[in-house]
Parts: sequence; structure tokens; C-alpha cells
Amino acid sequence: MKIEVDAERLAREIDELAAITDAEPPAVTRVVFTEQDLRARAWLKERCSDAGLTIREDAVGNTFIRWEGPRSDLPPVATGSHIDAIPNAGKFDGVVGVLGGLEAIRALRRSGFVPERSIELIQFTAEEPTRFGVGCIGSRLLSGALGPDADDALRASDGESLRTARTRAGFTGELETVRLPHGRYAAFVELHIEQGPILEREGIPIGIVTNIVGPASFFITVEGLGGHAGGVLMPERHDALCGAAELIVKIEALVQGSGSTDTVATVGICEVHPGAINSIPSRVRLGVDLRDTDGKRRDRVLGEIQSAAQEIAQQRKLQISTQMLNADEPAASSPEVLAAIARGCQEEGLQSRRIVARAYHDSSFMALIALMAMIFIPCRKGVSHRPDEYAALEHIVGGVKVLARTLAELSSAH
Ligand code: HGY
Ligand code: MN
Ligand code: MN
Repeated sequence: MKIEVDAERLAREIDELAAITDAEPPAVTRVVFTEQDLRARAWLKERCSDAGLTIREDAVGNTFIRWEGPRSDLPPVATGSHIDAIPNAGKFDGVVGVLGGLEAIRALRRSGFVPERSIELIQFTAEEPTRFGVGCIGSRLLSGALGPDADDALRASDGESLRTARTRAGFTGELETVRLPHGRYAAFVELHIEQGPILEREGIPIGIVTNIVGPASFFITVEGLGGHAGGVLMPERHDALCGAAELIVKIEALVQGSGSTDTVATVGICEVHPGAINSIPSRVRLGVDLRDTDGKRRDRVLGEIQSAAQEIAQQRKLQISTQMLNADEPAASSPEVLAAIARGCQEEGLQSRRIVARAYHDSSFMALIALMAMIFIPCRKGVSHRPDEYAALEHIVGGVKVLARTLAELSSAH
């Protein structure tokens, strides 16, 4: 079977989608349920109906684009990713998996291939945590990793609930209906840029993802006394920002001392109250992202961070508390899907290597209900979540061809 990808149209579609943004191009900002997100969804649905595929949306906006196969008695095979983008991001993160998945289906149809199992392309809602603080909301709800109580529990920074936001965006219906049972899909394969430097550095066009890190995110609130920047002498101070600063450096040291470079932590949010130059900070909120390929090691470091926080609180007479947002298990890829991807690479004559996914993905949650693996392609200097994120068209085409072959193999009933 020869797989022909329409590279020129795919490149054009990536650029057309990138132009639907709340940021100044080439930056892409497309936060879930904003007007730009809804415009992007409408644009995608047009492309999919042009391709003769059927479309279904669930109560949280996960979108299921289907190529019906004759064996409707068998669970379908799926691919997919996300089109939401954090502020000031690039145009390839997630998009390569959605538009590349669409092109893989179109390429299979052009080749005359007929699947036995249906093949679905899924565009997941809110892979990014920007709006509700937690990522992968659509795939979490679909896989049961998040329950329907999230409708009122998940709140945006402006206080708006998931229920209000999704309903206003036109996604109504009970959140319970999003949940799909284990076995609903035979397998799920996601194409994505590596968001790391290894494939480019080694000159290898395909990464076969063996496992995905387990992400945890939490807020730490540090409360002190505050006061006048001139009137309070140093010995009397209980400065929340100095306590937070000491804790940030301690977090770095604890993670560096975890015994593995697979443990990573980022303090990406630091809100200072009252935020006046001549007022001692009385409250600081830190947003922390902690990940590891080993869930136990990650949770051990999390415990060390919480103990360090209490020691600092005691020494500086501060109040320090932690609010967990999520702490998910790492996901292991399925050998059957890994083998299918490896065969796809051989058939395409593309060199590959096994690799760890250090970003989390919707695949992390699809692994809870189906066989799963991911296909990575290189991105320039490993850069992602920045406007200069870049994947070469030849690599995108290579990834689409391997994805097409993997879907063809997995959708042939056996
Ligand atoms: O943060 C992540 O790993 C993903 O890009 N949302
Ligand atoms: Mn991302
Ligand atoms: Mn992504």
C-alpha cells in the first residue's frame, strides 16, 4: 500500500488554523471555549465534513470525526489530539495530531484502503490547563479520570464554572454522558511534536513513545504579616515573598536531589499580594508543576516539598498551605501499538527510536480505556509553547505516513 500525503494542503491548513488566534501572529493563543477556540472548532469541522467524515460532539466539546468501517460490531481505532493553545504558543503543539490525523485518514482513503474497524479522529477539549488549572479535561472526563462533579468544581480564575463556560459555548447535556467505557476503543494512537530536543539532536525522524510522565500540579499559599516597607524593621518582619523565595529554591534543590533527571519541577505562577513597591508582601500564591516518569518518586518529592514548606513556615512564623490540583499516574504504552508503529516506520523506511514523553498528553488518559501509544516527530531545538515552535513539513509528512500505516494495521480486524 502506497501512502500519499497532500503535504501542500496540510501545510496550508496548519497555517489557516494558526491564523485563528487571540495573539499577534506568529504567536497562537487559543484558550478553551473562547471565541477563537469556537472559530477553530468550526473551521476543523468544515475540513472534516469536506472529507466525507461524520462528526459528533459530546457535552464538553470533545469532537469525534468518524470513518465508518463495515465491522461496526468491533470497537473502533482512534487517533487525535488538541487544538487549544496556551497564551503566546506555537502552531504545531496538538495541531499536528489533529490535522495530521485528518490527513492520515484522507491518505488512507486515497490509497483505496478500506478499514474493517471504524477509524475515529478525536479533537479533545482543553488539553491545556490555562483556563481551569487542570489539563486534559476532555480526555479525563471521557476516560473517567475526572468525574461529572468537575462541572461545578472546576473554576476559571474569574470564578466561572466549567458548566457555565461549556454551556455558553453551546456544549450542553449532562457531563455524565461524556464518560466512555473501557474497551470502547480498540486502540488510540496520537501523533505529536516531541517538545524536547532528542530527535532533532540525533537526526531521527520518528520517536516511538514508550511512556508518558505522570504530572502533578498544585498551588502553595504563603501568608505573612505584611506592613509598611519603611516602618517595619527587619527583625519584626514576616515577609511572605521572602518565605516563598526560600521555598522556591528549596523545591529546586529537592528535585535536583531526587536521584533521577526524570524528576522535574517548575514554579510557573507567583502572585504577590498586595503587590505594592512600598508594602511588605502579606500573601503569595505559587503555582507548581511537578512531573516524573516514576509516580512513587514524584510523590516522595512532593512530600519532601510539603515538609520543607512547614519548616520555613515555622522559622519565619508564616502560614503555608498546599492546594493539590492533580497528581496523575505515568502512562505506559501498549506493546501491541508500539509494534504496529515500529512496523509502520519500517514500511516507510523511516529511522525511529523509543523515547519518553515529558509533556503530558490526552494519550495519558486514553491509556485508561484503550491500548495506547504515541508517535513523535522532531521540533526545532525542542522548543514548544513559544511562537518560534517549528516542525519541518517533511517530518510532519513522515509522522502522518507512519500514523496512517499504524491505523491501517490496527483497524484491520484480528
Ligand atoms: O504541559 C504539558 O505537558 C502539555 O503541553 N499540556
Ligand atoms: Mn501544550
Ligand atoms: Mn500538546
